[in-house]
Amino acid sequence: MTETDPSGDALKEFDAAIRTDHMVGQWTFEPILEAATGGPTPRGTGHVWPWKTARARLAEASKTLGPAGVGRCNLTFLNPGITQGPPGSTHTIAAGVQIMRAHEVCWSHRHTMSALRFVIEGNAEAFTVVDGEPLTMDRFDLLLTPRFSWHDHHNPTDEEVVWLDVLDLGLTLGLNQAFYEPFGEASQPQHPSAAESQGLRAASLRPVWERPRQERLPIRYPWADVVKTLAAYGDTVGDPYDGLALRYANPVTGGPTLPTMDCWVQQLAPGFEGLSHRRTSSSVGFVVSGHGRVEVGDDTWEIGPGDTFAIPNYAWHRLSNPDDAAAEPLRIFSVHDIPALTAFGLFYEEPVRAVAAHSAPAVPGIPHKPYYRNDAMLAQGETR
Ligand code: 1HN
Repeated sequence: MTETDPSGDALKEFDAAIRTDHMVGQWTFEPILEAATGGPTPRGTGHVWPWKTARARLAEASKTLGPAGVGRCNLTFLNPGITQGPPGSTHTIAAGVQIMRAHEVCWSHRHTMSALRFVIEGNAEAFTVVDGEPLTMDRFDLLLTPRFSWHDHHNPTDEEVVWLDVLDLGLTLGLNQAFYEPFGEASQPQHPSAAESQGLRAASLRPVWERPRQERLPIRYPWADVVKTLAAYGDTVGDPYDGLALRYANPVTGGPTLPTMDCWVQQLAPGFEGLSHRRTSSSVGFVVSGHGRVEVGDDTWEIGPGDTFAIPNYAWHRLSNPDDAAAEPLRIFSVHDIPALTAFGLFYEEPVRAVAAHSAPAVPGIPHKPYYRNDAMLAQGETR
């Protein structure tokens, strides 16, 4: 036994001694480094929260909480494999179901956790207000509440409103970046006219006299638009791993839905068998319609409408819509912490590939050739 053997008595004594000065030797990190050989161990497990259970528990919660107006009737989905650190469905993302009772107002507040809502039971009269902007909560609409934007939810109808609520809770709490502020009144003021809306400024027609806000946009993505877009892709199979997967882009920058979370809609045709892969990101999926299967590691679940599932970071997984003559496409709404990892250069996939690896389709019948108006536009060494 040498003096530098970590099990040596002299070193053990030294380790204990420097602890009193709040220091630790690099050699004590060796087990952590060795455990990371080949990458991170997935944090948490794959899991499915069946719609039937979630909806029943939500109804019980609504009853137990009593009359409308006592706060947010929200049940957060906890990953059974995450026992330490911030609560959540993955280590960065907390998804849950929320119910807004008839004539309820969920009071206004804001926090540095970014949030989004995917409406499950909605109607054209229910709305959420985000930084003064009322956003309709119709069925399967996606509504963004970027970090630190004021938000209150309103249900002026006799019907219940239910949605999937997703926050970057584990990420923000894990980085110890939580700020919270109640507005002090139930409702924040709303823009006096739709002309003030950021959503309008992020649309295809924009004022020439303004610089659009790039970020923290209170955006609504209506489901009707998603359906039209999916229809335009027809029977495009898309990606061999993710199928026909479309990102909800920031309408101004084209970047991720939010700086910390990217939202996707996926359509898997009957018979689609996604290839198995893993990513350093984690995700939460919600079945909008259809039936299929999710496999994470050695576990398999059958999934159907309303079910929510979690895929932990760096876990092998695949999605499929096993063939059945009567089957419909499987449509999934999903949230990924990819942008947070990309910002730090930590996003990685296996097999090695990249989201956005393929170039856009060419113009039909016309071989792609850059167009130069004059010789001055040519790059050095290029000819026309
Ligand atoms: C929150 O602000 C809402 O605004 C829902 O509806 C769920 C869970 C944790 C922290 C904040 C909401 C939440 C939340």
